[in-house]
Amino acid sequence: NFVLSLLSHETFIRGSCWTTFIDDTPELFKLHRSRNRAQKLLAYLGDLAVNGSSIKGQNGDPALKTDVVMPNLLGPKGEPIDVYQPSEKGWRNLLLEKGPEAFAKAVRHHKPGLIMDTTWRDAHQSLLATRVRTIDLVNIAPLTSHALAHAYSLEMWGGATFDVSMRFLHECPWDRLRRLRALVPNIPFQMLLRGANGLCYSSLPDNVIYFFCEQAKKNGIDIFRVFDSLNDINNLALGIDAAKKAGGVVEATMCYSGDMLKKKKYNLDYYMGFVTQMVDLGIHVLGIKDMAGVLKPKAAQILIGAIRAKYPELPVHVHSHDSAGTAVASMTAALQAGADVVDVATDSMSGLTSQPSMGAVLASLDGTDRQLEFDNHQLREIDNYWGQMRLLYSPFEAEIKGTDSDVYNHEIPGGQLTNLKFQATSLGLGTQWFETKKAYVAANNLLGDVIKVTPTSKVVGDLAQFMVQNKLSAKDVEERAASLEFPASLLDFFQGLMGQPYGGFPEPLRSHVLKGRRQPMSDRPGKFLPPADFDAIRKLLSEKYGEVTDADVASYTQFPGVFEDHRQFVDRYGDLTNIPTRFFLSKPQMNEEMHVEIEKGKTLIIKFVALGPLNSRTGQREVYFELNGENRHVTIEDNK
Ligand code: 3PY
Ligand code: ZN
Repeated sequence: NFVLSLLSHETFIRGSCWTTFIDDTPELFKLHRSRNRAQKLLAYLGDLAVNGSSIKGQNGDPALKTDVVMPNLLGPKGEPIDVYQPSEKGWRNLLLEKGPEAFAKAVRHHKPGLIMDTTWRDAHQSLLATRVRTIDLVNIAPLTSHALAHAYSLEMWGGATFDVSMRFLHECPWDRLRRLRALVPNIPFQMLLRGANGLCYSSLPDNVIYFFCEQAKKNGIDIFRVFDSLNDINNLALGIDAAKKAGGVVEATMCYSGDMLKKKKYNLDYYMGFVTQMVDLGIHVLGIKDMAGVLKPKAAQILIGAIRAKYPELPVHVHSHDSAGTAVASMTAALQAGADVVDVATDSMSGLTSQPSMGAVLASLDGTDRQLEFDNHQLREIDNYWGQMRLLYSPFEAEIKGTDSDVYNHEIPGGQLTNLKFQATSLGLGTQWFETKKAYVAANNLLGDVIKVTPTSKVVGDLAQFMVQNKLSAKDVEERAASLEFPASLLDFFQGLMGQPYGGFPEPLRSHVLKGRRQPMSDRPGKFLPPADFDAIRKLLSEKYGEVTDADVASYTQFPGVFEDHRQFVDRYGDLTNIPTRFFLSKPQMNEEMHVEIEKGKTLIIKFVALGPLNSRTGQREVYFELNGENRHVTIEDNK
């Protein structure tokens, strides 16, 4: 391609080429780079044309067959809004000007209720297997900057999004963060950090967590919701300290497990004791994380009422899922009991395993002294966009059609509920979904009734699936534990790699599962893990991939294999982030035009024009495109 650029350059053709021509003509490289990029892009589209999408978890093509219709936002007097200029209003101004303490204080003294919109993170993690791509967030970001200018924050990063964006969407999570930050400078950005586990499934070395938080803050995160999956205060303290040292707002979070009005183990005293431990560490905001959606309205009222009475100056932010259908009522009760912020998702992305609906919470607060400050017309316009996204991402919809009040028994977190059901189906256990739920309860009881959220929820889920597949009852597991080979996550849990559960590990099950092969830990795992050597990682990565940023190092320290696969994919196909989702997920239609911006101001117009016959000797096909009016083709392996 470079030779082609050289041969087609005007000066070269005129024959007036001097010896330093190549060095003195940087556009040759530019031309070469963009030809190269275009060719890689065609290689992806060609592969899609021949073999179909290879995105894991995809079931069929998007139901949306047309371009997305963008919202038309009007101001309070019906005037059109210039969405190329972000809104100047928003809580981030105060945060940047006065810092986290002043921000927290202002939130606490703000009379109307506040919301965090989870649409960009937890909502699609819970409903669409975390598959929403950067381009679809970028497209709605400038409008969101206006319509949600009064939001406490947008949850848009962390949780599963980091891993999934690299692993399945072939995107860089840092690129997503930076692009959205540039488009929404006015609303605080919030991320979910799994405490000492970072964004992974067991503890990481301490320096990895500090380094990661520093990079996250530098690249645009304002508020860190930090939790620990066992409410292990020592693990949590590490995450809190890392977020604080990075300069973020520390939203230290307590996981809520089961009905505190009925449960003996996790009762009001337990929660109040845990809140006190967190407050003693010095936090800005208290988060309450009801990951399964089991916080009923009365319990919310009592719990938040008790926290409010003991800590009148502490901002409280409540998170829940709507699996049973009661989260609108619970979030309304939470605000009325004195919570400052509740989590909601835009209506089209709400309900079921996601967060409660923004519109419904808004309406439920009408006429109360916690009424929210939003322009309903603008929210409806934004929601119309997300309604179209539901069709665009239909291949990733979970097969959950209604609410499930059984969640009060099984306590499966929203994100996991969709996942587990999907896994049960793909294992051929779909008809035994009811069995899986029952096994989940039994597995939780075997482990001593643990708090269940990533990663401990995975431990319980893995054990439940193991029991269903091997037709084991709880009694069988107890009796035969010494001779059974359990899933790796159970070994990690029993070793203590996720921290210490409240009430301790059940014995003799722990010893039987570990079988003397792993040394059990009785302290914070991070104390035993050797620190990551960032210089060595930087050197290794730059030798393999050339330019390496601190953000890349932070990715590698958490997901080395996923990061490397991602980089190799990008080397092969280029950056595919800007391919419109409809074309990214489905075979191109003959002669349909697609527009892909490969760099600022440079858009390729691509048309798929023909598919060659299968060459039976090579197993390949030629795929023909028109690229900005020129004929191009790529040779593709037919894997079918
Ligand atoms: C996550 O850790 O990703 C969660 O959403 C937990 O609820
Ligand atoms: Zn959640």
